[in-house]
Amino acid sequence: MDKRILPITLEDYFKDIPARATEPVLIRSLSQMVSLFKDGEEALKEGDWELYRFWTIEPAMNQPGEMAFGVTDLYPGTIGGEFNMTHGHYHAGPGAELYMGLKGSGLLLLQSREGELKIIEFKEGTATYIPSGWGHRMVNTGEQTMTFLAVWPTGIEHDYEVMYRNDFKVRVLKGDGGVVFEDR
Ligand code: S6P
Ligand code: ZN
Repeated sequence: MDKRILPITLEDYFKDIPARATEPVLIRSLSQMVSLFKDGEEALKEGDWELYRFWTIEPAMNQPGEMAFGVTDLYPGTIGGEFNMTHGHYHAGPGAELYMGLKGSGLLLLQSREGELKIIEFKEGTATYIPSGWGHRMVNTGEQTMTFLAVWPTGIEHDYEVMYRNDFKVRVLKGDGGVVFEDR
């Protein structure tokens, strides 16, 4: 092949994500999200554990028209019967986002500020546009680590506090036959 052509697949691009990241890796543990899970306190008595980690790449931080992107590894498992999930957040002010599934399977919860809820099945190859103003949380309902890519405009603020006032309307639990939704 002509040497000027660089055959970079998604897998190749993200193989060495720690080397590409422009920010230190961010690790979230149960102790940091305990109140978001129904039985988080009880589960924490058994010990703390890492729920997920994510890397951010911002080649031109806060420059107009630029992008930030990141890769999240969300581990499998349950916390008091609830599937492992990301903290979830809204973008403060305008700022849409694109999520793409790289590995594993789960559900993406989207909720508007008015309380409209959408649940999207996620797996390798899934791509979803998250409109500005919609909160988002990924839930790993599978048996392997779920890895997904996120792309958003650089310079936006992430609002995490809102989850403690106005969390997603549903919890995603592991039932005998699979996924069960419980109203919050
Ligand atoms: C950023 C994007 C993701 C999340 C990551 C962790 O806008 O949505 O990179 O930051 O999946 O989730 P959370 O809710 O802890 O930020
Ligand atoms: Zn986001």
